Amino acid sequence: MKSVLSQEQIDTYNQDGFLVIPNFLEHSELETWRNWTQEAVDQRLAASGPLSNQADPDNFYAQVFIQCLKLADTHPGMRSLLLNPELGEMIATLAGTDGIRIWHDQALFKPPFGNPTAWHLDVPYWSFQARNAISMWIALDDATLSNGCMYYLPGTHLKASFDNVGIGQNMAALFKVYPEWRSIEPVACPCPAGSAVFHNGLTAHGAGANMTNRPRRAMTCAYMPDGSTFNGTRNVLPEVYFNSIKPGDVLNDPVVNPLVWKKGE
Ligand SMILES: O=C(O)CCC(=O)C(=O)O
Ligand SMILES: [Fe+2]
Repeated sequence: MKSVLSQEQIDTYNQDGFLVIPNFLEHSELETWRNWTQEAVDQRLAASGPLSNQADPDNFYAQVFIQCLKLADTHPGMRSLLLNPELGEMIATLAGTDGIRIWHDQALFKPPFGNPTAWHLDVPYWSFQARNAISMWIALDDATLSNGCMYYLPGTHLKASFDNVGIGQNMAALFKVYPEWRSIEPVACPCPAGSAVFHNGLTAHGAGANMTNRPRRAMTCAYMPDGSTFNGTRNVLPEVYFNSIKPGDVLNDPVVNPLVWKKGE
């Protein structure tokens, strides 16, 4: 794993709001990420609980990607990959924070001939407001211009607010809130399997349709800066925990939002 960052990479991340690290994983690491993610997704879909979006497969959103949330909670292998402190230190360094917790992980498998992912921001969906939340997106298959690689609007993390635009079918819904972003040239991020793309949770991003007859699989994880506080939105918080906290409380439950890395610990 290429977990040592150069100053140039950190500067790029801060300026653009995203960073591509080609071939982030070594070949054997990629095999493990791919196999365990596929296994965890298969188990989740077989269990058909609430943490996947495949209840109605004909729904538009179900055809954007197969989405399986919080695989670290049900698959010990995924947990060990996502809670790796070496990865945590790297991610905290990119985010510019002294500690980092898991917000949620999610497998996002764009199916063959899958729908595009509309332009959106991540943080406005979540239960905390932070300008330095960070997501990791790992390509388990080659991500190409044909099968739905990621696209970003560079620099938008510096201007974004926490206003939410629900991710709907329309690619351009985000531009109703941010019409001035229409003039920003989108950057495509095609990358070979095993590459990682990191983005600030306020950077505008989306992905193209999958025009191929093969899936475009990605494993992602959103990380929350340690010390972030509850904003009243439930999002993926378990109901009992949600009912036990009030806005302003620090989100530091070790089971719900485990600490991945903290400076000096
Ligand atoms: O994989 C995709 O199509 C979208 C990914 C995304 O929105 C994210 O990782 O935040
Ligand atoms: Fe996103």
